[in-house]
Amino acid sequence: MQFAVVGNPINHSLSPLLHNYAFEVLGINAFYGRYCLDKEKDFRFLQTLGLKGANITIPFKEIAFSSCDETFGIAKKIQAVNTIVFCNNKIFGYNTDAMGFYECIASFKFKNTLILGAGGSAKALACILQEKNIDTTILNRSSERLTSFRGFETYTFDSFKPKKAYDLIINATPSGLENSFPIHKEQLIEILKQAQLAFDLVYGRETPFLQLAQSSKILIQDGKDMLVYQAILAFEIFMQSQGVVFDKNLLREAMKNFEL
Ligand code: DHK
Repeated sequence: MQFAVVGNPINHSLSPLLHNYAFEVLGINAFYGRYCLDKEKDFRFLQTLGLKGANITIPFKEIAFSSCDETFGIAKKIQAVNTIVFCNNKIFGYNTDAMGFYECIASFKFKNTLILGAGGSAKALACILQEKNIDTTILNRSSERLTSFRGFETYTFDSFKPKKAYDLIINATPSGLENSFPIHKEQLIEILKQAQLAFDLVYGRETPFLQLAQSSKILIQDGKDMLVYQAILAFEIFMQSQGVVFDKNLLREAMKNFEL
């Protein structure tokens, strides 16, 4: 059985390490690799390569949603998928980012959240926060992508005037991968002043966003835990689609304790 994570850029992805470690611990004969996709495509081509399923990352989560024959759970509302499986020539799509993210912040009590960015990951977080009744505002460079955030307060960088304090600030842009700030530094300093937690979805590096938050004495969290939680849920979907029975507790334990 083969699986992969598909995106661009993809070199930074730790998903292969995580999934291959779980296969080893659980004694499952399978392999998980990385695929750098140069441009949007119908995701059916992955099945012809012999993959049983895949994780999808930036910038393809929304196009992957449109490639699906059927989508399940919160993916329908988010209209972006990060987990697909191939069954009888059909693509089934799921979104495990939403719950994966929520598991990371469930122990906090947040009132107002500000999400920077409006891509597929931002949508997943916005939907789960809305489901959990946490007031959520989206801030994005351009207005086009904001139209899909119905029922949310949305702003472009130019129109943004904070009317309230945000206790959770999430960087859902890939700015950390480019070593840059998601919004103007001065604007970020102002927003961070009243925050409790700064969360960056990028993992494995100290992003400028998190460095700035840390210097403002705010709690910080990178995307590592979210990577692990969304991977556990994706792994379960992959194995279920193949009828593979395994010890779910052992999976959780292995992935959570794996030194990324
Ligand atoms: C990143 C994401 O955003 C997830 O949705 C994918 C991945 C995995 C990664 O970096 O490997 O499932």
